[in-house]
Amino acid sequence: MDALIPIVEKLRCGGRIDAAEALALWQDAPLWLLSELAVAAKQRVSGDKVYYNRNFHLEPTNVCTFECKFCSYRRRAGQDGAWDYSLEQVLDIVRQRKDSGATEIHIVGGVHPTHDLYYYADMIAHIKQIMPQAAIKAFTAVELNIMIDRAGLTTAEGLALLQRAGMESIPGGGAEIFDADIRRQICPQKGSAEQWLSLHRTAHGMGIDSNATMLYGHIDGLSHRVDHLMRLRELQDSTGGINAFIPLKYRSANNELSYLGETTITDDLRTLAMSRLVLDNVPHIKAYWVMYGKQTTELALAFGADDIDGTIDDSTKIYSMAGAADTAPTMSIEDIHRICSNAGFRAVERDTHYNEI
Ligand code: V47
Ligand code: SF4
Repeated sequence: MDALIPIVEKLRCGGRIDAAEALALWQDAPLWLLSELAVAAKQRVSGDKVYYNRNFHLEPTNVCTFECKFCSYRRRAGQDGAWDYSLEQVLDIVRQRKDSGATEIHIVGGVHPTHDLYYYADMIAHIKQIMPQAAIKAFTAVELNIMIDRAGLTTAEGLALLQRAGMESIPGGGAEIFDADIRRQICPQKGSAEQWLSLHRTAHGMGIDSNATMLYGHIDGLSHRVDHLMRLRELQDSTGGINAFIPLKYRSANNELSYLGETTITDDLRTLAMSRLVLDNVPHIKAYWVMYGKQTTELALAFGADDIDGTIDDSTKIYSMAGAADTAPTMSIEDIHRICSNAGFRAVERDTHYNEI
């Protein structure tokens, strides 16, 4: 514990810790200390506020040509449990939610064998016609890299096409864990860390902001998590385009890594706090309530999170298929306010870019 004193002092003065210091803190600091440091860091950025938005997810298809070992969601075309909505079916979902008050539509799916960049640009343009007031936050860097590559365009050209159609922001998925060896074992077909980082870097340069994630609690170790956070901090130092970081807890139902089971809630809380402490340049740390469940989300607010995501309105299947408690995830505005105030904070509605509403 004595060895941690200079690190703790540095953090209390708002200083930046390096990888070795982060690892030492992660391994040895008591839970109460991580909570205290992370809440102090959160309060410097967002005071007593905890952000949420009104949103829904669109998952046009779970048909995917990749075989990530942690994924419970993907199916082959025609396989039991596969869905592959037509454009009209996707637009019907949007029409049904047109007057829901949602300010954001989060779109992700599988790496589809045939749907291409032009198909998705057209989809976004049609969605914008139905809900011009909603921001489109669409496609993981992995999906984007594949569709842009297949179209034979540069990243900037492909992103510009989607931006013109109405895409404003990029969600944080596909980052998994940046370490090449772990990545090879859990998601061999996904591009490299450099490809993920490079797409986000290009997007930021074009005024498209983004989120970042880290999938943890499978075969990763703490040093892999520190390395992941350091690479994101470096990107953020140079672009400033990351709005929020979301640590994603590996959920173990119905996938090839099920035998690993799941990590503990204390590991989740330590990971949130360390994310806040290492990512001193990322303004928001999101406790994604769909993944943790509502009770743990309340606890997460005592570990540096200042965002809990949105109302969702039972529109995502990624986590319920992987064993999350809510099989039909939906959160009322009253629930959001209750969770935040129970944790000692004030719920504030935001838009996709964290402007307060
Ligand atoms: O990249 C897939 C993860 C991600 C499992 O940007 C799993 O606001 C845990 O990125 N256990 C997609 N995680 C979801 C995502 C996301 C979610 C919420 C908010 C935002 C945002 C982004 O889901 C994938 C992968 O890392 N994932 N399977 C699983 N079994
Ligand atoms: Fe496909 Fe995404 Fe699942 Fe990987 S995580 S198998 S890319 S749907």
